[in-house]
Amino acid sequence: MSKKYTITAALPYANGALHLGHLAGAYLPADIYARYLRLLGKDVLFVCGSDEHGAAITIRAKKEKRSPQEIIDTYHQLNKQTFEHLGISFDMYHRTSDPLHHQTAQEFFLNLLDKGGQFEEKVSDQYYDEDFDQFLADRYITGTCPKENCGNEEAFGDQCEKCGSALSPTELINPISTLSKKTPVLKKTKHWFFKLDNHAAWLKDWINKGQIEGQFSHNPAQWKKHVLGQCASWIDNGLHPRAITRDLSWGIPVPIEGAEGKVLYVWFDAPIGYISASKQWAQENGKNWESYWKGSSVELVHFIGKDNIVFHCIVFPAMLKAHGDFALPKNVPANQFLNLEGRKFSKSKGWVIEQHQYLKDFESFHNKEDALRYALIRTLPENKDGDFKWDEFVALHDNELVANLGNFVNRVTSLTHKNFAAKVPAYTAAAKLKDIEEGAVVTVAAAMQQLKQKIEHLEASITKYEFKQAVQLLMEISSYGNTLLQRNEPWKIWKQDPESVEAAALLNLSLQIVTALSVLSQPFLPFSSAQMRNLLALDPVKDGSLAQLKIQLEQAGVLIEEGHQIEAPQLLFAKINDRKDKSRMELVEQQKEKLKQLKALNTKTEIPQKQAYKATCTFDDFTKVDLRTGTIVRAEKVKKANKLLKLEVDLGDEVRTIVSGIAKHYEASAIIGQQVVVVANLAPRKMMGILSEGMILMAENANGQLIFVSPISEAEEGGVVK
Ligand code: B3M
Ligand code: ZN
Repeated sequence: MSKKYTITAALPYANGALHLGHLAGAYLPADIYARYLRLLGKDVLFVCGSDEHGAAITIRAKKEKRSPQEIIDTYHQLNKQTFEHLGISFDMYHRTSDPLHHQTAQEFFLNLLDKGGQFEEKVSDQYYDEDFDQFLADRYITGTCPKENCGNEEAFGDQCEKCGSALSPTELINPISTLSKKTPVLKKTKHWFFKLDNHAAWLKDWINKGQIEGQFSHNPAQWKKHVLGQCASWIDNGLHPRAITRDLSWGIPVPIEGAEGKVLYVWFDAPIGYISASKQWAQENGKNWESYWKGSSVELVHFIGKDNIVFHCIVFPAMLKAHGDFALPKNVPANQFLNLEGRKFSKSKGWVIEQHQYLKDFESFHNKEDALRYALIRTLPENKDGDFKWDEFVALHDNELVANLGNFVNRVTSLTHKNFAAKVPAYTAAAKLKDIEEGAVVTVAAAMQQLKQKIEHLEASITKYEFKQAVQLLMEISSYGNTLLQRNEPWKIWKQDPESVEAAALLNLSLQIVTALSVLSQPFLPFSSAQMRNLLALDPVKDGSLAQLKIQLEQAGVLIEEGHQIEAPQLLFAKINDRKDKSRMELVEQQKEKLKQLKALNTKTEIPQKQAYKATCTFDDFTKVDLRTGTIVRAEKVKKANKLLKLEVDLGDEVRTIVSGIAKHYEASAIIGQQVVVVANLAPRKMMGILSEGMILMAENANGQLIFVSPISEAEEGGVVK
């Protein structure tokens, strides 16, 4: 059986527009991966869709005084269209309100119920709004946070957003229903709990050893550290039965007698949405969905943000295993978060760039889709949080897309027009050129070998889900071509000798490189790839194009034939910071201005007193402090201490326990994978009964939020900071 690649991207809630953080978190990496596999001619199914159930939707509907149906219809359309516009190449963008999904999720529930032993029914007390005659979802109850020193009067039933504590509704002091604004009453209700605890043993082996029932399933070394770390911390803390039904009117009805008025919990039905989307696609395309979900030839990969790790690495795999027949994910390459100009994206504070808004604001901007894709790929939060900055957007666009890739393609097509009447000149394998290193010489055939190697490197990065590095390797190919042109200056040669074999061979080589780039760039920059194919007068890139290109390189040695006529040159990108045409820079300036005004609005007016500098210390004094880089691999709250987190920090040859006073600033699960700087030789001390063996360095921003002091790019674990 040939392999089937099933690629999923987290189903976004249809309760709002998506922003650049979402794009960088899951959709762009998933798209690169799916496009790449298709270029290799692999059998790929790439699915996504709207998550249309849960309190996220009904709360939004209430706020806007519209029906949930109106809300999901609006945002489903908006998000679907915006993804299309940005070239996110889903094979199916489905929605969980679709009857096919309702049926699939209900069947899944019944399957587990019939198996016996997977669910338990429990009756418990839950808040009920008597005026509205309904049980209240956690988010529908607000009250005072019970945590010492917090006192937030607007904490939600599931979480206090001031101190970050996870709560259950009955912990709230003075609970109030957001529906009637009255105190809810406790009432008994029955729910179905999925016995996750029964799955703990095999999950542990599967995640850590990549084995299931003694069989190899995947190589855990290929999973990201922060993903493994989060899974370990969940499993070590003990897995418990989880309620998978709710008393709500919006959702998928629980399909059994005695469960009237109950629906499936949104996190039970949402991942099944990947399966329903596959069914829909199969129906529309005459395919068999099961071959993409069942059996050993399936490679399932989930692309998600880090806040969804537990559901995709623990809960959904347990559901699939409990059901039986289904393949488990091969990898879950979750990303960390993207920030905007150093701060978290926040819709309520307006600190956000929504993807549809970007497309609107940059309407007139040439190749705005790839400009955005490129800036995001270069800052993907693959292993640590990333930061989107407008100045960097301009720099990446002008210095890399314009000055490197765009410039190379334009030079090569222009030279071909000017000197060879737009026809590809002769290929001469043995022709000698000045190499990119000063004084060295290279033959055209050897340069083609170089190209082959560079393609292999790029592919290796994609296979490891390192797309940020992959796009840099793509740019290196173009810069290799540019440097060869610059060193050899064929335009000077042609002035003396229009018949020069070397100069013609160099231009041919350059056209080979542009042809390779037109294929290789497609997963990252699909719009520019299409334009390059036009310029070269070649068919658009299609499934299998990269496989084909590699065969051509291997066998024929050339990718574009001598004598082939190309089209007139045209710019791929237009410089933003252009003195003659300020229109594009103005668009960027407007965005920066918007954020500047928000910053002024949100920053406290009083200027904080800067701490006085400490007394001088000698260099010797300073060198006594042993600073090392390390990575947080585990984190948990210290019981009865609301400021402290217990961290385990990997220093390369050892893992240290460090107690840190950052619990009010960070959720434990959100900082796994974070690189930090550790004072490694601080005398150990006991805090709340835990021996803390070091300290991590933190800085403070204008709002008093503590932020990690961390190397800009990944440093070696345990490396000395000097
Ligand atoms: N809708 C949560 C989120 O957008 C959720 C993902 C579902 S994936 C099955 O973060
Ligand atoms: Zn609180």
